[in-house]
Amino acid sequence: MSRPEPPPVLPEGVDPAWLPPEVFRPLGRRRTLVRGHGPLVDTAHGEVAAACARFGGEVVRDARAAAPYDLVLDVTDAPDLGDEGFTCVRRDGTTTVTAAGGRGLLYGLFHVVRLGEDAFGSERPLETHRPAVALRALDHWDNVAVHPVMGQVERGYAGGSLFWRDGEARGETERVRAYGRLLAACGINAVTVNNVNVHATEARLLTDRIGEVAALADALRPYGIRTHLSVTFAAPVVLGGLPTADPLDEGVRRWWAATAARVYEVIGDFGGFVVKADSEGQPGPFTYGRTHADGANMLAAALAPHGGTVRWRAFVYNHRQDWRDRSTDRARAAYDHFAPLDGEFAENAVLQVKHGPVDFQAREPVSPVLGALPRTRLALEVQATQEYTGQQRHVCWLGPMWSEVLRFRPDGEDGGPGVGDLAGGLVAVSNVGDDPFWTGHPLAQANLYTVGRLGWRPDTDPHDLLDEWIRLTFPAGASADPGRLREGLRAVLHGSWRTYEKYTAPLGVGFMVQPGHHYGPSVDGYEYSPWGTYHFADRDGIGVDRTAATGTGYAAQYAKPWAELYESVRTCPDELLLFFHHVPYGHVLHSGTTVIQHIYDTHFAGVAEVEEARRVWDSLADLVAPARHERVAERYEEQLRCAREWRDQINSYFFRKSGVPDARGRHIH
Ligand code: GCW
Repeated sequence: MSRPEPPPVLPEGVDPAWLPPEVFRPLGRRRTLVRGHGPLVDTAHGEVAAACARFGGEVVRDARAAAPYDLVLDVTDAPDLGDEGFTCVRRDGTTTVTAAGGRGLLYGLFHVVRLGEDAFGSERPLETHRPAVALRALDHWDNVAVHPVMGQVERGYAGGSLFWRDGEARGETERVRAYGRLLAACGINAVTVNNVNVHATEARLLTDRIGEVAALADALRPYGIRTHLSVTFAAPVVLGGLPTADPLDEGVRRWWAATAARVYEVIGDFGGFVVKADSEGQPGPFTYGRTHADGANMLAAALAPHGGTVRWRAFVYNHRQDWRDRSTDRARAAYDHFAPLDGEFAENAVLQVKHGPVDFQAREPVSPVLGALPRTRLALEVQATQEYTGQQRHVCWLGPMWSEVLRFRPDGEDGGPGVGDLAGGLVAVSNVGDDPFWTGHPLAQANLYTVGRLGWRPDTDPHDLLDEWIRLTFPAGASADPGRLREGLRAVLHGSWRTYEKYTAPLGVGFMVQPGHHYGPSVDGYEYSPWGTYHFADRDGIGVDRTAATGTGYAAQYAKPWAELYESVRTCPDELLLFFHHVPYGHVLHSGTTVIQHIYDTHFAGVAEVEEARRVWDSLADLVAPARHERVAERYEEQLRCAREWRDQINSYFFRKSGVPDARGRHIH
């Protein structure tokens, strides 16, 4: 029986984010026909029904008669649209969304919601929408039990986990459903429900606690979201009681095959496994003298009969390096480990690659791994949770950064596809928790929204996506002066990533954060540590020589056009100079200023930009709901305090090291 699946009821006090009721007004005032079968069609039907109940329209299911409908949502046989694509056209007073299945129909419905009244105005030519990237996932680094150091959510800045609390499943189905709904509305189709660092409690989700994962999958499924699970490579030993986890051992392979089969018994559409192996203490195939292809392929084989995928992370490096050892370069590690394995991975194995070669810094070059494995399926991993970009206390909209990565062409600017075409997956580490605003900082919702939409259209101008987010989150009808509000939001968000970059670590050098929690400045915090993240500042200069000629050779991991560009100080882009080169403080940048003066200038400018953003935000007080306005205003105080701390520590450090005064005579401590 086809019947509407009612949308989730948002728990009291939880922010509707980009789906406030008002955005459904244009839809809810009209006559709609929904045609098709299946649970996701029921979800779309339920959305329209709820909108009509609120705003006065009418929805009909599966009627044959060609009555005059304002909107027709239709599932028909349209194989070229795939599972998720849809078309949208407006002709003779009717807007028609056509899809080949329920998923596509749901995405088409949210497209109509985004269009608002424009969906029902003048005629619209036929548009076809298909997601460019097939897997658009959020990985939650959520622990089931509270970890003594990392807490409930590793690198989480939005409260606790939506899924787990103190070792138990929270069982808050409506909230998880509401989450799935928000994700569907920005185009995300997969969620991993536990941390890639799989501790003892979390490991059991794979076996005796799989029912708790199934409950989450049930809540997310009506919005087209498939559930994935992080698993430990040592599972056959720690859960199965086997003496080994060797991927070539027959007993081990049988254990994984049987375990995967049991997962699919309870979660028929289970997405697959995510694995962090031989990385930061997690177990992996190296223990058995096997390669990462051996490891990944064993899990791929267990999942293949059920249509699942293993996402294998490329984040493998030596985290116990001796800082005196200048021959080891952490930036090289992923490429050195994985490029030689190209062609060896199974068809349902995906290599999941962080966007930069080190670790989610505010500025890194694009990882050379993304261009080095043409015969391997790839997913790009970005960090929506702002571990290194202000921890959701600072405004830092990352759309432009992610867009640069997705548009990067590994074969050179003039040739070959971009990362957005090469990667079949776009995975963001989630920035969501049980905070009433979902993301802690209300403006961090923009990052979540943007990453989902970029998965559909990686080459789109991210500023357009930000405008979409603004239009939905702050509907014009709900504000006294929508124009001023929109301008204000743009002003505080557009340049916020570059502002953050200015007042933190300079010119791509990265890692000047406080050890452990990674918030706030500590210039030498990681300088003599085992983590492999050094800047090598001395009295004469700063930066890491990663050239092929005199350095670690990292620059040669790129295809020729990029390798040549990065190899030479003369052509290396300013913003990456210190990532690739060690230069004297007096080195003159393309911008015409010296490295040391650039450091001073950007740090003063960065703080001034935060002051200005805070002023703009204050000026919006009459246009933004008080709770939201206050939350952001509070965080601006902290951002400003922290930005000043960065400015003063960085500037003082380099003034003391170099002895070079600020050419503009500003006060440095
Ligand atoms: O950025 C680092 C984080 C770790 C994280 C690791 C990873 C989940 O500091 O907390 O572990 O990356 O990506 O695996």
